[in-house]
Amino acid sequence: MTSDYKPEWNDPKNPELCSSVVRKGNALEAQASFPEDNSRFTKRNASEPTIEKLFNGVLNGNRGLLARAITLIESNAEHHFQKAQELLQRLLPYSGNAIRIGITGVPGAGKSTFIEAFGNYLCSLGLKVAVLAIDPSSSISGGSILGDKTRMEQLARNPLAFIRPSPSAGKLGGVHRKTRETMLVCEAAGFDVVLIETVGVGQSEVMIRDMVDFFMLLVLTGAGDELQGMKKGIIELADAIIVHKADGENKPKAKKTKHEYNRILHFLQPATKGWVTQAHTCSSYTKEGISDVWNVIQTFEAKGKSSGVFEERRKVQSREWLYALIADQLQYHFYHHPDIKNLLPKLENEVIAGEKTVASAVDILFKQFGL
Ligand SMILES: Nc1nc2c(ncn2[C@@H]2O[C@H](COP(=O)(O)OP(=O)(O)O)[C@@H](O)[C@H]2O)c(=O)[nH]1
Ligand SMILES: [Mg+2]
Repeated sequence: MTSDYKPEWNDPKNPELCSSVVRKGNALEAQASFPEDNSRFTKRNASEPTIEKLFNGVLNGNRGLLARAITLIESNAEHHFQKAQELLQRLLPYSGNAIRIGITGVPGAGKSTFIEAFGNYLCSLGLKVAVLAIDPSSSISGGSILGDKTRMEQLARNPLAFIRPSPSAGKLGGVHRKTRETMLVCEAAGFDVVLIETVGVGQSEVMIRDMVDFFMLLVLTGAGDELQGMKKGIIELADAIIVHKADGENKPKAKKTKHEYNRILHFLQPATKGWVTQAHTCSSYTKEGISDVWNVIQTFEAKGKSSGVFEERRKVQSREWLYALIADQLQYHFYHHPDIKNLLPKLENEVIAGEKTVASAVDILFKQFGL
């Protein structure tokens, strides 16, 4: 169509670098897509793509439909849940082909900036990169997404990349389920690498460790101080420790920190069987060390695949995922049971007042629940 034009962010000197086009609107076409009956209900249904359409769209790598599929997964509405599960069931055989990478670190460690630099590097190798973010604080406040988007400005515009901010919680598995299912959909859409960013504040990194192949921890210089504020447990989950912001005056300090971490790692149990977790330095500003991180991950993948550890971990993850969702489902049904809702506040008061033991209160509740 002659009226199509390149968006304003296109570089006029290199138009082939930008695959997007802006299509000029067609008033008649747009009108025709609305049904005659313009009640709110009909409109909403009409604008919701069918499972078939979403399935084909995702498999063909159609970004609009991929985004719609993820929105469906993220929805907390009961009928969307059923529809999303049907879609996932169909997409499942096409998933599993990406390398799944989790990235954690305290706020300000530079995770988002690293993902921008690392993601762009991967795209420059011709790889398709999906970025999912889990930020427990943003689920509550709705904040920080904007900050991350500006940090990933270039990556967001890269035609090979796809960025999705944190889903909000909700029933059944909450953020955990949504992130995992979104990852599967992205894989079915043909992404080669899935990067999951999470704030290192406690539970979320354990949750991410359970859904990725490779888990890395971004730290800052001064291992001694950092270690005091950070649980040893998080270091034990990592397949690599990246001493970030190794640039300018900070570079020698970063090298020193790397050695300190390596010394500590020597005494810890490695996160992955047959793999020695090591510390590395890198800067997202100068890009020094970015390609090395990718080399480490590729070595990890090759080693794990030849030894079987890679596949074994994925099997364990699927099994644990099954039990995690069963536990969620049980919890959901228990707390939403009308009798439990009635009984629980009364029993809670009795327990607090010391009139009833906890075990007998639980016993009464479960009898009422039918177990
Ligand atoms: N010197 C330096 N600063 C960085 C680097 N990467 C990120 N920063 C800065 O660190 C701050 C936090 O970065 P951000 O990516 O938002 O961290 P996040 O909270 O871990 O996602 C920002 O002010 C960045 O500009 C780096 O490689 N070198
Ligand atoms: Mg961030």
